[in-house]
Amino acid sequence: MIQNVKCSIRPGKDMRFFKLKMKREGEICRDFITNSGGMEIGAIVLRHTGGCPFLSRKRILGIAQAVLGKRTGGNDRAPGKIYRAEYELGREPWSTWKAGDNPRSLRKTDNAHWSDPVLRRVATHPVIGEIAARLMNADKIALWHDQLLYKPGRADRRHTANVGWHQDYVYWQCCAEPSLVTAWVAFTDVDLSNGCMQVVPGSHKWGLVKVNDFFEQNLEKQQEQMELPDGQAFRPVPLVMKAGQVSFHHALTIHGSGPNTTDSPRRSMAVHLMTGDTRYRSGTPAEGHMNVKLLNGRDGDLFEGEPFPVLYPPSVR
Ligand SMILES: O=C(O)CCC(=O)C(=O)O
Repeated sequence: MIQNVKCSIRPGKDMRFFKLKMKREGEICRDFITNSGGMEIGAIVLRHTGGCPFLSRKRILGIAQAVLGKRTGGNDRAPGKIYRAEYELGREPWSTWKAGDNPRSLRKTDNAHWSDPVLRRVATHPVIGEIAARLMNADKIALWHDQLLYKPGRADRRHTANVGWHQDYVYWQCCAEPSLVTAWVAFTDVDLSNGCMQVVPGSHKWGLVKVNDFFEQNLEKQQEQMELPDGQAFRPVPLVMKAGQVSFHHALTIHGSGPNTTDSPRRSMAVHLMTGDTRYRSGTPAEGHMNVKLLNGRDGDLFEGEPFPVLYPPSVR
């Protein structure tokens, strides 16, 4: 089962509290770490009292509304800054969705930290970095990239806006090892009714499985076609979370999410992170990944430098 780490870090207080808490939670955290440097279970949810470790629930809801917008009167009449193409830091993120596109489809925006100072703070926060470092047994954690997801509400059969079952590493094979983990920050309360993320515990030890597609809408078909290692079963667990809570999943953990059947959009920010020893491997199916272009390097080079801000240790920032 997914472990719930009850985390009583008070919003606004920082690493000192976090460190104290993690000391007490040390036993649980050690459970997540395998000899190969990954997580034992492959995913956890950190349940903080009062919000995420560094922002209150009220603040995170405010950020979500400002950046991704709110839904009023059954329509998306108040789009957020990102969808109004307002980029305070002057750089446009990469988005699969633009104003005028089908409002019912999933909106995915990569590297929103380029455009918005508040999102940059979330995506590069040292608390997230330190948690990742402990989970990955690493002494350095840097940002791989971030990803905003906006899943519109009121799914119907034609527009489900699911996220298909996938392992992130299928898209990140340009990294020599799957030394990556995602911190998924809930910008909305999430459960099965609005299509919360679901993970398959232990699947990060199965290697890359066949049938792996973020954009696939037919989750049942994918599940039927998936080839699992002998003796393993596909038992997804929903990550039910409050806005501001954070879950972590390993780059090989199978995950996906179902339709949003509520009236409100499901909003989130995935902070994809890598350990400091993550190196570029050329010639893989992920050669087209944006980070290969951003690195502009050679086989074996570390993914490091300006495009990949360091979260942990904080002094390197
Ligand atoms: O938010 C979701 O439903 C899926 C997110 C995801 O694929 C990820 O964070 O890696």
